[in-house]
Amino acid sequence: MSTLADIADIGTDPRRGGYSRHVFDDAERQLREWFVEQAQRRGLGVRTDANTNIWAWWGEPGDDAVVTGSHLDSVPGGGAFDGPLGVTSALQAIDILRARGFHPQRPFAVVVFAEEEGGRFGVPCLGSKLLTGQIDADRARALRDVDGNTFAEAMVAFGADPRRSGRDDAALRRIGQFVELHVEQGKGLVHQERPIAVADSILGHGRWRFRFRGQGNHAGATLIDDRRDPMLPAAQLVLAARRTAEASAGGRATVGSIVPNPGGTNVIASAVDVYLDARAPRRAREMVDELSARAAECAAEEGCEVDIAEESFGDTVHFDTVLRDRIRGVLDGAPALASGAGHDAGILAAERPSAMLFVRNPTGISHAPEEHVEDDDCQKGSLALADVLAELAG
Ligand code: HGY
Ligand code: MN
Ligand code: MN
Ligand code: MN
Repeated sequence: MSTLADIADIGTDPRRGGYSRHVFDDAERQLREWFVEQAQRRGLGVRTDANTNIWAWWGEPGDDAVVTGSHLDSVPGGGAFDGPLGVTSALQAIDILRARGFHPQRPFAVVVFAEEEGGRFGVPCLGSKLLTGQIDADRARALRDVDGNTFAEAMVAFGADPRRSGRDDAALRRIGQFVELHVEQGKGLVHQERPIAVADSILGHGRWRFRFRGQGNHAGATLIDDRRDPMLPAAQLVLAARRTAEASAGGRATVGSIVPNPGGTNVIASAVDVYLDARAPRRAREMVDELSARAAECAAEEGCEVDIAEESFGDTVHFDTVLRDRIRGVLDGAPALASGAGHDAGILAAERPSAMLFVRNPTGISHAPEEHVEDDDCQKGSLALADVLAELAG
């Protein structure tokens, strides 16, 4: 049986706690190898596509397949379940279906999408966005990690040909319906005392980099009046983000990363990068427009400049209600939840009928080591996924 215990030691991050598994790093390569081995042990035909997503076929590949899966990469210091639970549950669902003597009447695949968290190259759902063409392939190839390596260079080092990456119509034709099982990132199921839910929608979500530039200088020798310290507008942006989100219905704005340059304790920074994650049912971009104006004011007050780069943006996604309700029927009227977190299923939903199953998380915490799913709920998730896949591929 493929379980999370198989991979529990891969990519642990002693400094941050939890897991750090980013596209093509050692941990993620080990996870890829583990998945390929688990799939081949089940006689699945495995291939990696031009965007480095991995496909494992139960029988011959074909159009209009039933596809399930998720991702194996994590945020820095992430939990054990976000992504991998969907992959292990897909493998377990195949075991369950086979034990029942089930044979899919349609092509059937498990997929592992690359770089869903954007933990290395900054754009979430990079593998599924490349597949669907939701990111320009040249822009994707030029994305850089913190060491300055481009995604294209990283692909070459991984053994892939970046020139082949981009929208893959043949792969999209093969996706008839996509179902992703995922740990719930919240406590909706805890409150409803249910183990499984389906997804209704995914909140509109964008990421922006605000680069404040000032004058690097000596922390002791430089009088306050002589400073142009970019850390000041950076700090004001963090506070403004919270205030703006509080004022917007259902909006969320987060600064999870601030990167000063050069970053010395006794050095006034010459520049500070502030990474903003903003989400809202309708107005994420308007929220950011407000913050951009505020950032420019704060920068000017300190004699600094600011430039703002949009790293990614997607509007709110509403899942296919026919597929959703068909799945709810299989799952005894499982509740439907709105997801504040983004997912590959949300990217595919623009092109193919997609759905999600959520499994109860007693802590409600995610993107942190405290993320959790009880063993019996993991089992319930695999059984529910098996029932749904039998319904769709039967
Ligand atoms: O950021 C997200 O919502 C997702 O976990 N990538
Ligand atoms: Mn995540
Ligand atoms: Mn995820
Ligand atoms: Mn000195």
